[in-house]
Amino acid sequence: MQLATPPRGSGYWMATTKTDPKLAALADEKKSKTYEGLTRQQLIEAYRIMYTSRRVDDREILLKRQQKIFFQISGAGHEAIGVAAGFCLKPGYDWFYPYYRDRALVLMLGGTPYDMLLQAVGAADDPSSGGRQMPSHWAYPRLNIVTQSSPTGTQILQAVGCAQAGVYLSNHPNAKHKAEGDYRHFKDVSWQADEVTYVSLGDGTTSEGEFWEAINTASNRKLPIVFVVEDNEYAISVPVEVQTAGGNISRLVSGFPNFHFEEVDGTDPVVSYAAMKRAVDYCRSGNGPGFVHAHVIRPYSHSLSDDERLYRPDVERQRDAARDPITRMQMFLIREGLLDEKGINQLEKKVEDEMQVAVDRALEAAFPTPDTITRYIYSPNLDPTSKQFETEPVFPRVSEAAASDAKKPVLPKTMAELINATLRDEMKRDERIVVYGEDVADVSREDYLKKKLVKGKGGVFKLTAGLQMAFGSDRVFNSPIAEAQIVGTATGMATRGLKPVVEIQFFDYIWPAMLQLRDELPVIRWRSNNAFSSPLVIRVAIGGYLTGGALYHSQCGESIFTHIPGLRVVFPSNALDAAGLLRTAIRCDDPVLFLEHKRLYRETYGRSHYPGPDYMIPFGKAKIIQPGTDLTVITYGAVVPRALQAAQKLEREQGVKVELIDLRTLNPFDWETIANSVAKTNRALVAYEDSLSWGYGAEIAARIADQMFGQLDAPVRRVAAMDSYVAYQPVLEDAILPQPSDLYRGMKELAEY
Ligand SMILES: Cc1ncc(C[n+]2csc(CCOP(=O)(O)OP(=O)(O)O)c2C)c(N)n1
Ligand SMILES: [Mg+2]
Repeated sequence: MQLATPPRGSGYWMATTKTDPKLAALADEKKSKTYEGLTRQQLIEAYRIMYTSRRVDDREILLKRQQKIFFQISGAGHEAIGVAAGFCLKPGYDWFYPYYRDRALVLMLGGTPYDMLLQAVGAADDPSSGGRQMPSHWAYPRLNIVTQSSPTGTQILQAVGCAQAGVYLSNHPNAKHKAEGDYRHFKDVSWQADEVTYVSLGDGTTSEGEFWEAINTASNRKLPIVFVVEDNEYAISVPVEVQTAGGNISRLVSGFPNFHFEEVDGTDPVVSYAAMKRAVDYCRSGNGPGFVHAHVIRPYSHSLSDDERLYRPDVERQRDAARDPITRMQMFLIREGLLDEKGINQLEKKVEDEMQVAVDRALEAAFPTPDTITRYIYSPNLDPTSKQFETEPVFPRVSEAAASDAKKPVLPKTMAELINATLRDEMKRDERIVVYGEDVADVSREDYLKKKLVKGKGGVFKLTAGLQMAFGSDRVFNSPIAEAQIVGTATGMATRGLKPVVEIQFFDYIWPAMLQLRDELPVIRWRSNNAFSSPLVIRVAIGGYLTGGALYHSQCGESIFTHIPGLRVVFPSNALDAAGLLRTAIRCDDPVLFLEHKRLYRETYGRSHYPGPDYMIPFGKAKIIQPGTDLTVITYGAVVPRALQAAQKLEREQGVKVELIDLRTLNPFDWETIANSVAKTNRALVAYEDSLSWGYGAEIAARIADQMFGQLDAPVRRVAAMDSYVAYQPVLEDAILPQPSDLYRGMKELAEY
């Protein structure tokens, strides 16, 4: 068996046996004895790690009371299952999504008390986050321990994506190929054919929907991932029977196919090891996922902010204390003659001494300085606003014969067609790209395709049509209807270096993914101090003007996402921009929300010939749709053609020359173009499809008012939707959404002000 860390416990054994002849005889007898395969050195090492883990908790609690650290959450009671997992898994080889009670596991894998204390004091050199994330939120790139957040359960879907990436890379070794000048330049991919992904969570966290989405996908895809539920019977003050129907998660999950299940006393390292080993071996052999339900205890309240005596009587707490893994392990070592009391004392003293050194050093560590705060919100390596992403379109040469053949004119393409063509060319170029979402495949039942029984769907708007046929079912596939699953697994894949380009079918249904979109995807780089990142693309069909789209097929809401640091937000208004910006989104090193207006997919406005396989538009560069001198209109998306119509009418009827700016990307946005224009026209109107109050235009209007006050001849105005939902009845829809007539009126009034 391969050990995660070399055993270092044998010294204590030697020290004690030398002085006690009886123990020495017993030692000889026991020399070759193993416990479920664990040798005495490993068991002594297990105790050393368990004891160290507990003592780090104790020291942190002391430091918190002295106000030298600011938060404490313990791994107390969870140590045995942690060391058991550590014996079965390999750091830097397998992948880890542990949760905050996994201190013992992290020590087994190679984390140190000093590292942990650096995080507790919020030191600049904290290897997990550089002082950005709370203690016990582990991240170690060299050990494949992926950065952790605090929402319960968001790690689970990412772990599934990580496992999926390992399988994908094994089947696509050419994806390792790197390319100068795109995100791959900064992202090594590595995988092992028999790697396993570890993910852990508490009993309460199994109540989160994302847990079930994760189990479902792991089961369906037979992924090599082991789920470890550390069941201490409480989620803060809420007991397990309130969280889990029937009070036992093992019973509930037992129907999922392809799993290997274990339920075990997680306070006993030997039986925990045996259970973990069976589960990990099962995963490693490619049979499917493992599920280990470990019954543990929580002796130190939920965190230092909680006092469990308020909701747990002494009798219950004493019952738990009788199972404390540290005392049980001590007694086990003594009972089995593996270590005597003196040996235990020596081991513990050594741990204490080392800890004191670690505490002293950590308390002297330098803090991060405020000038570093905005570092790593975005990729420090690849700037999507740079010239590198500015290329000329290369349109197909139309042969003279074709051009002169009136029956077969070469027509410009729709936005839908150009997005499809761009995806196709990018997938051809880069084997790291995978495309998935609801209905995006041509046909999930491949047989129907092969036998040519059906044509295939390729997306409800047909944006991904033909991609599965061209690139295969492991690169283009349908997801379950589970938006958090789509974004969460994609985040895990991107962490491994793949480039998922996933689809959310309707913006109106993006909300189940919101925790992943707000607390995970855009945050990963910053919170890990650039140790991890997840650059990927989420394509979303957005917007109204559909005549009958109603409340749940018409939503905008882009400002909710532009409010998130770390997330790029793109919103093209025409086919050519969509092609150029989508390619930049795919090749850049940041996560991108790519908003595609449904009404523009097949609009006559803004069609274009395909600009070639390398056409890119940098982010943060607006386009002046129409130059003008009297008034600046700043807009984007489906309001662009409507504003253009209004502006042309205004010029025709009133001679007012409107400068119309299409922002194209909302984060970053092109302040320079706005400011230059407003400096010239001295009047600004911001127009957007979303409801007026708190919308995206509010920020633009505020900036203009703030920074250009002296140059304005009129107040900054906004034209937007009513502060209402979009109704089904077209008469109402027209009244709710901003129409060319509303834009016309807004422009005219501002010009006359
Ligand atoms: C999504 C979310 N909701 C609420 C919380 C607050 N919270 C932190 S830990 C916790 C309880 C978790 O219980 P369990 O999963 O059993 O893990 P344990 O702490 O018992 O090991 C809660 C409610 C959170 N972090 N994330
Ligand atoms: Mg719990």
